[in-house]
Amino acid sequence: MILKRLLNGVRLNKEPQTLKVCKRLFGQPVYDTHPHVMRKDHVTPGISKSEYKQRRSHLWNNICKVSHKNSALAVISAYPKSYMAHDVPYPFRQNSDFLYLCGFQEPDSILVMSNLFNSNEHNKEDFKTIIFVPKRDKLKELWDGPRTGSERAAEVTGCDESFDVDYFDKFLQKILQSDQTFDLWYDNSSPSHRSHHSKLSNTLLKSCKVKNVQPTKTSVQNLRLIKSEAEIDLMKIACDIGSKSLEKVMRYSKPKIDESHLYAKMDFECRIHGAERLAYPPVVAGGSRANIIHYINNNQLVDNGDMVLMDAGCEYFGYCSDITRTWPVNGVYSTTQKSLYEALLEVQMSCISLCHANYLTLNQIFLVMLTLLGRQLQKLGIISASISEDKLSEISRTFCPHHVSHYLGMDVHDVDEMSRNIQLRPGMIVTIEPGIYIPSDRLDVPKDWRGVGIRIEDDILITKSGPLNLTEKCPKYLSHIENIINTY
Ligand SMILES: [Mn+2]
Repeated sequence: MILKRLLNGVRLNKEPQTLKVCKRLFGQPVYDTHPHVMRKDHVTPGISKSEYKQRRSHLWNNICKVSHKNSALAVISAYPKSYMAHDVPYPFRQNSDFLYLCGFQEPDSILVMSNLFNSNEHNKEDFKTIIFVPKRDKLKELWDGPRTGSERAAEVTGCDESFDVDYFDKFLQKILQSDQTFDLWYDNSSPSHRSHHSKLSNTLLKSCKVKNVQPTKTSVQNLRLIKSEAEIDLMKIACDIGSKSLEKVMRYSKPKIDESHLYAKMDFECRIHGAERLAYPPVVAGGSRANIIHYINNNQLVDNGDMVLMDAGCEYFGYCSDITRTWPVNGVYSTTQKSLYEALLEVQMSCISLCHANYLTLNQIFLVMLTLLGRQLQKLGIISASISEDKLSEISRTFCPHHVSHYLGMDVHDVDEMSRNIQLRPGMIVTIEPGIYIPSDRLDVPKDWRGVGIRIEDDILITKSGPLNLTEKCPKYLSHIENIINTY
């Protein structure tokens, strides 16, 4: 068998029997060490080995459909660790495409899928998955924490074989020497791991034609675009935790509160309710700072009478929520704040009601949003009532310079390669997040309206029977918000 030939001379690591008996730690939660979050047949909380296998099969089928040769080899690399200072690592977050295919959490790993190792080489559909993982190392584990190791990585992930990542180079050399012809599927344009990429550059990339990476990448992202039942369950929890936590943050607010305290409260509430971390650095913008769309300095005091815009979400075992609310820190919307808020809320609700399967695309919803927003701004007298319908969108865009939606899932801006010109389908999760931004120096707008920025954002699951708002529990109606802040 070719696999045997390739692995000739490689010592397969076997775990000593004693270690199997006594509990040892792994590089990620497994049932033995984390029975409170893991099930026996799961690789990551909520996702089973068979679901991971199914995802790999789907990807492989997509590759087979467009592959001309009889054999193919796909390489997907994990991310390396990155550092903010000497010996100070950033919290590690795995490459989502890699994580989606195998659930393995450790940096520097590599996933290889191929039919080159089949006993019957002509059977294109029958493929094997090999995972290369960091080698167990007493000294390194003493400092950096436990590793799963090649002894147990296949068992933990449900992949067919696992090897030390140190062997990857040799593995590539052996494949080259085997004189096989095959299509190489690899993301050559934006490699996710520099040193793995250079190993590939010195071997396979020299002699094999890399298949157009776009279809590969698109294939993984294509799969990620439609969420499975298990993924939807995880998304629901991420959205629930985010919603409840943001409500607690609202209740906690008061005049002169420091933006960083609202950030800290959100971080605390999300983690205490089971999220692993916040999904991104939150925007906590008091008063006119809300007009800076990605304001993350979060270091000023929010004045009495000002609103605060908070855009925050959490990550629950690999799945993200993304919510924005804008509320007055003293618990009462002023007349102008109220009018603007209600106008925007109406636009947001209308856009949510458009999220039906097989109906519109995100770009189409964006265009509708611009028209609706323009009409609301005309009603309020912020822009002239005489502006024609075709000019309206152009002007609205100056009040809301960002898109109304993006896909949501393992990443906050999920599956970024996927076009927003795709009709919505059941199983997609999208945000709906219109905003109105009127900076203090916007002199073409009557003075009373200036210095205000509002965004309202919910996470919407597309179902056969219509849109389902996963962040509905997060207060957004004016009277509800006023009520909860005053009852703190
Ligand atoms: Mn968003």
